Amino acid sequence: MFDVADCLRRPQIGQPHTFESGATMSLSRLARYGLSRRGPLGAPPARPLGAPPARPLGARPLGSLSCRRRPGQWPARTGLRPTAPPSRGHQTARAAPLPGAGCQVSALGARDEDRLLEVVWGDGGRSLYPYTWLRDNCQCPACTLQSAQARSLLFSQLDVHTGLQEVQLGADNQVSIVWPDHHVSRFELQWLRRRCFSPAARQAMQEELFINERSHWDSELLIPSASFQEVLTDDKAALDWLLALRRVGVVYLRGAPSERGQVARLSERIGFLRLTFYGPTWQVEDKAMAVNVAYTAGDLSLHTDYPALHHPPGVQFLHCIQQAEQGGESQVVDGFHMAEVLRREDPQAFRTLSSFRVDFSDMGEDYCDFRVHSKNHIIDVDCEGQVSRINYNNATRDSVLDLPLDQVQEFYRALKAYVDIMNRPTNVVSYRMEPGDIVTFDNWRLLHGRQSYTSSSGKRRHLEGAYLDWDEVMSRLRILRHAVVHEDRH
Ligand code: OGA
Ligand code: NM2
Ligand code: ZN
Ligand code: ZN
Repeated sequence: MFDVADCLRRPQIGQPHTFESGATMSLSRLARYGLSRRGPLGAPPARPLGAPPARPLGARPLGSLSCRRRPGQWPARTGLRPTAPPSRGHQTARAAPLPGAGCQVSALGARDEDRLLEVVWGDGGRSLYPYTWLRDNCQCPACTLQSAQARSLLFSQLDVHTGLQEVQLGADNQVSIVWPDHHVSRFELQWLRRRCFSPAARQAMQEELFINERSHWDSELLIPSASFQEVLTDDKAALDWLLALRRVGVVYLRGAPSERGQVARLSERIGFLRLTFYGPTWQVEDKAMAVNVAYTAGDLSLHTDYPALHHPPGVQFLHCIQQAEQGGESQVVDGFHMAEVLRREDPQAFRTLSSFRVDFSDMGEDYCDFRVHSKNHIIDVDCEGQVSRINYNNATRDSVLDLPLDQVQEFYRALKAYVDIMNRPTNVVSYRMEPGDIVTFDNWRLLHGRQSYTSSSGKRRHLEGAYLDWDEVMSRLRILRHAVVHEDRH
């Protein structure tokens, strides 16, 4: 398991770390303020900081990028074989099945009184499965469209009070059930066990699916970093990148060409990017008649991008093509951690920011003309009370404030408490991007900012950015994890 502490309070950089995939993490660390050899706010030294990859480059099949693979080269076992030459969305070398079987059943019991099937496993564990759920999830070709792994059984065909006629362990080591209408269902043991309804099993399955565990951090963070090229070409490097992006919320990539198009390549490694009114990718430069404060040379205080949308982009890439001669340094903070500090220090302010909905707006013309308006909580909390998203950009917070008169002052008080916490030097991580650097981060969790800069005509600061959504990133992460786990077993 990747250890939170590995990113924190570690004076040395570039130590190997173990990630969830079970392999050694080849990500190195971005030096924080004061540790860099490039200057006070420098990015990491040019020399690779990371431990060498577990396997030398070249030992693992390269070329997971579509442009490197001709149709005939597509791995036979991928299950993703396209009819046309592969393009975006098929960027993992191979997709492997879930971990294989290995479980045994010592007893089966049909409990008609509560309509539960009881399975006693070889290791003594017990699982209970409702008859209705079993019938609903029959895997036979009449009930499941195998090519889509999707249910073809209609809900109207399901008896939600079904009984069970017979259950036995088949010769094929599958649980075989005969239903009152003589329909037969067979379930593989591993498939059943992974779907056990016990709280512990459900929690383990949810963590496997959604990888929700986060490592909170403050100014001590050494931002994980990796090679842009390796992430593009090596599945293990790409998996480590996305696992760290999920867990830590920010990963630095180095060595990209200093020209446009790189954030688009990185998006295609995952699948596709998220189009917004600022275009598929967007150019952060000091522009005349700027349609956004980001397109000036001014300070950008800590913000999340695009709270003016009800579904802000989950992930952001920013690629430095040209840095300013002076200024333009970057800052990031862990918005989730800051929210927990606020909850502890000022519970009333936390309640205010997680329950008052704030209007955000954005209007102008870029990719096309737009007039965007949203209402968002500055701190979104899920039904279990966990902070799930930060929505805050002071530039797009609307002058319309839809609150009763007597709540307005409390709103400002609470927001100030949160902003004060995130501006504490002990919470902010600062760095300076150099051409070829790409910062990738969780835009639902981090707040980011930049210092003002002075534009000189010869050296115009230029970043190119792109957004993605977490669903697409998580999809690629799951495929990569399966591919890498499968490969490690050979
Ligand atoms: C932005 C932004 C950071 C920078 O464009 O939204 O945060 O360094 N830019 O210019
Ligand atoms: N840009 C960088 O919330 C915002 O307006 C963030 C978006 C212009 C695409 C800035
Ligand atoms: Zn069936
Ligand atoms: Zn921004």
